[in-house]
Amino acid sequence: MPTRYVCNIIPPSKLTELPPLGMDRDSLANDYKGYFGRFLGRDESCVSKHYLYFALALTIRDRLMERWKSTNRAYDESNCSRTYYLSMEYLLGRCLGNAMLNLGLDDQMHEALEKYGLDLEELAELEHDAGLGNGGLGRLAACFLDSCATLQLPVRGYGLRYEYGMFRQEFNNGYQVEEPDHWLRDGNPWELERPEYTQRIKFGGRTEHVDDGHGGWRVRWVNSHDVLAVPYDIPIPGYRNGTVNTLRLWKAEATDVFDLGEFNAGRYPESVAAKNAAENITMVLYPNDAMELGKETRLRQQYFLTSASLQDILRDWVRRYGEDFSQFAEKNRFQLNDTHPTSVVPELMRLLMDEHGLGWDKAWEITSHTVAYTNHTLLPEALEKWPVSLFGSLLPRLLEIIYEINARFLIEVARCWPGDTDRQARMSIIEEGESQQVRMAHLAIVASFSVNGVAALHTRLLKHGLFHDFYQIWPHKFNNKTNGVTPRRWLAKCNPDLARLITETIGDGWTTDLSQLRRLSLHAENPEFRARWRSIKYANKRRLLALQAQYGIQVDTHFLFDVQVKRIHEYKRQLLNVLHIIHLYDRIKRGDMEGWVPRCVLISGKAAPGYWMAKLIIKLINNVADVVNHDPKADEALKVFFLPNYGVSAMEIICPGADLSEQISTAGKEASGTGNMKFMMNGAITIGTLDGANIEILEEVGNENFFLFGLKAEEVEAARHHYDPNAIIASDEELQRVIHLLECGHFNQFEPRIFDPILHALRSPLDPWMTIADFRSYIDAQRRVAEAYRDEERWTRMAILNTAASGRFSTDRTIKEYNADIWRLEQIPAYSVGSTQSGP
Ligand code: B1H
Repeated sequence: MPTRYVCNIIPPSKLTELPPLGMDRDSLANDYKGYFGRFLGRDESCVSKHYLYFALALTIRDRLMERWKSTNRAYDESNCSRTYYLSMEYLLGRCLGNAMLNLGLDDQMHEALEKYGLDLEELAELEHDAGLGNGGLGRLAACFLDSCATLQLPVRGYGLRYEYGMFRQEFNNGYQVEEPDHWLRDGNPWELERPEYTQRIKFGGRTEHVDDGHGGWRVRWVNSHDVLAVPYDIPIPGYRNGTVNTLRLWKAEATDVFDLGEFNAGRYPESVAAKNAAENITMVLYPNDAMELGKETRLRQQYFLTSASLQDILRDWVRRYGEDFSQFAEKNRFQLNDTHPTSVVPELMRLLMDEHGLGWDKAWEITSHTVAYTNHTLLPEALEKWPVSLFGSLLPRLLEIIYEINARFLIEVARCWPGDTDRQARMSIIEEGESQQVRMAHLAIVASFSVNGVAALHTRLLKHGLFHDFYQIWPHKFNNKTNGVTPRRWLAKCNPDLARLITETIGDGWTTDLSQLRRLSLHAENPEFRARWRSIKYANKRRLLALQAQYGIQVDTHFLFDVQVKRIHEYKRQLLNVLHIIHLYDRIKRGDMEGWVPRCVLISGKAAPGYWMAKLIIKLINNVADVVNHDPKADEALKVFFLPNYGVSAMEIICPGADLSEQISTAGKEASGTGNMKFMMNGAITIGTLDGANIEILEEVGNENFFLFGLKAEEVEAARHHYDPNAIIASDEELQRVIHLLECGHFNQFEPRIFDPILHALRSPLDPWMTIADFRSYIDAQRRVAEAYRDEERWTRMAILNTAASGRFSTDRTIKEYNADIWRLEQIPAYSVGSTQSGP
């Protein structure tokens, strides 16, 4: 801890005991006024709405602050076990609306602002999304934190405070352009800097092995280049229960900016440049969803996260229990969100051995009983590997420890399968070859007591495919935890009208027990209920259109809203969607409109900046949209839009207004998906393959309320060997016409041949995503969609039954399973602060 923060003055309790703040309209209105006029010093001459938002955020934050401290006190005094969720990404979105909802302050705050003629919704829109993640994996972490706080579990998130989050997406001539997202520019009222808990992180240098004087060795990591990690805490409120948990994000800072040596040598610029290099570590989020790049800064980020977090946790341990680690394994769990924080394994070993004097066996006993690993993908291009040379030069002590872990592990493998050297090579943590690599997933599995997948199919494929060798030695480590989403943000907050109707119909218990939604099924048979349901869906479609009006969308709300929003990736098959759009367009041109339903296809999502194929797919969608939307013949029948800059806040508007949810990945490739759950919860019907959590969605909702198509995972693998897309195209006249429209340049008249790489990929017998194989089955399923939508009573019934069946996909259920099988934490209620609830 930097000495300037060492504090010898204990604050007297007279100072720290605060009377609880009022939760009523007038207290809120008064505080708001004080923040605006006094704290922010603004008056009637203020020309920026930003301060109106800021005063609002501070008013709400005050109410979190007291609950936050009492939660921490309750955890501290109960001596409870804890879980630390380690993740490189947290896609929080906006905090204000969520805090108001969870504190139960939304109505009162609304009225308080009305007193001043201000509109709460309008001010809430001014908050920047915290976009510290790529997609599903980062949003899952945010939903998990919400559920942990709601379940009153002592779980703390650890992550990085990136200065720049996920890039902002714009289009130029239909091509994606990335703009930096400087989300902290206007200040962030939702974080609390905690410089008193600053940690020091080592990079580079070398190790020294010195005699410890007791017949053993002690290792020192010397000549390192150190960087400081400064924590910023973000409050995570539970749903109306007085609990506020913590997300701790680390920011990199230089150690001594004005290194005296450099300074006196007249090298002032060099010393400031060094400050920059250090602070680069947390400058930017890597925007590569499910794809590894192997960049040095990324490895630095990962180690920075794990070392800072572990030192923080061990500091607290030593403060409470001294150097006695005998209970450490029992009281602490580290849940790894994919392999990105796997350096926690060698780092915990290092800290326990080199800093706290434990021997290898004790340190390993602790490490291997505290670390649990969640895998999120089977895609080979996403499996992390680091060159041994890079690892060794950046983290020399960690590499030594990894080698030792591997040596001991390979002895165990040899004991299980004597003489099976192929298997040893396959399983080794170190991949041999031209350049040696550290396989992070192997390290994570070897060191973890639990390895889980994120949907039933995904876990099965891990056990019997990718990690089969490991499953054979340690079957007991493997378990499934199907993903979920928090029903607070993804139903109560984003769809307030539907939430109100649901509460009116079945009571408000569903917000914390989503299985109660089943009781809506009965009401699906009631025409009056269906009419109300429908009118809410229509209002949500209008809201979606209003928000997107800036992009020139003009569609009638009776159109079928057909939505695919997610990262752009070949395996997610936005291309299959495009082929369907072109097929519809072709039908319009041919006058084949029998059984037609007017459709508005909405697509949204970002492509990794270096993933040129994904960027070309965006360009294709934009070009197809342009042609279709400008064709008068298609005017009343088909509209296509690519909404720019997809993110959490966009999804909060999109999913309540969707009719049809596109979940069309190649079977076996999407680990789970979570967008699929948000749509279902909001009454959209899925068209999907048997992939990821779609399978469980189908199980819950039944065949009649789901549009299933496509090859199954095993069929995809079997069909690979004789896959002949050209023969399929030749034998399907409608598909031939679609491909012809693409090949003749109908959608790129001024940019000839730009889509050749896409056509080439579609026609390739080696196409890993087998798009052409599923075309016919997809088109037929889309026909069934149109038929169902034409009968609005039938469609509404299906929509209600989807919401009714979505209870399983709450992260409350997911987290209860993590807790029952992996964490085993006790629920710890926070000490109450005045009344934790408000309102009548
Ligand atoms: C998922 C990632 C991911 N799987 C590497 N893997 C990343 C991998 O920056 N990186 O290096 C970033 C992200 N993300 C997603 O996780 C799956 O594709 C989804 O199917 C799943 O629903 C989600 C949450 O489990």
